[in-house]
Amino acid sequence: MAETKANPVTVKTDTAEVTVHPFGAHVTSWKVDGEEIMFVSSLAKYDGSRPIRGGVPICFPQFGPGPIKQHGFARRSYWNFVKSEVSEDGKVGTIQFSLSPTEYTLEMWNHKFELLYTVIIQGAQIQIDLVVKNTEESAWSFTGCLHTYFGVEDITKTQILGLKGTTYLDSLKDRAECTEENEGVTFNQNVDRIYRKIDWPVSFNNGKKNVKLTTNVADCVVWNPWSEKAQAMGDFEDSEYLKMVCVEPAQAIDPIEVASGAEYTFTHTISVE
Ligand code: TA6
Repeated sequence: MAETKANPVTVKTDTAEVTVHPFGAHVTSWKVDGEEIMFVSSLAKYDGSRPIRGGVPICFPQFGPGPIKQHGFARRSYWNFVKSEVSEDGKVGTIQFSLSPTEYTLEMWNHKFELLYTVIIQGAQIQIDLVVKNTEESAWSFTGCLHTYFGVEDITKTQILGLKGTTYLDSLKDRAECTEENEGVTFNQNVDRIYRKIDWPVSFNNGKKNVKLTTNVADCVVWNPWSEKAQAMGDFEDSEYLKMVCVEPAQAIDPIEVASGAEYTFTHTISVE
């Protein structure tokens, strides 16, 4: 029987360390050579009252607003601890959590599922695998996102590369369809976009290191709340927008159908250099 942990779990390797909080199976820290790569708000809540503001919120079975709560129940649930381990040579660290239906999830989304979430760190890379299994007698579909918050030295000097020429939906203009004309996505205002069916990797420099993202899902969400939205968020300091950017692998629009008894693995790799 998997153990339900109330406390965050940390594993350390020869070069890195990662921490996952059982509430939301939420990656809250990933350090490489002692440097924090993730962003978590200083006002983030860890008591289960609301999703942790930062790190890697798991958005499942719905991305964004819709018939159920914004971004679904996965980031709002306590997951079951499965294991944490470091390889004998100290080079590979693994943390695993699982989630099965609860009264809370069934009330929100009346389907049977099993989620297995595995976080693996090795060298200057983190791999995050979300295995989604359909344990129901009929197929169902989901949308989702690994809503990753990255720390940056200065958002006004940050450019997200690899999106030029792609189509994006502007969530600030009722998801109007636009084309990215620029080599890099830059920030001088609230940005909230769903880049569609892109060719990964996407990359940026966080002011100290180059960060590269790859994934097997279709879309890339880019978000910075900027000043006005920052002030409206109770779990986010007014000035924190200057020190973070969300670059999020997502299946945001076209649902993934999972047949009865089948599994789908949503995998996300981030490397820094
Ligand atoms: O990052 C995309 C997005 O859907 C934005 O529209 C914004 O709402 C953000 O997620 C944060 O959502 P949350 O529910 O965590 O406040």
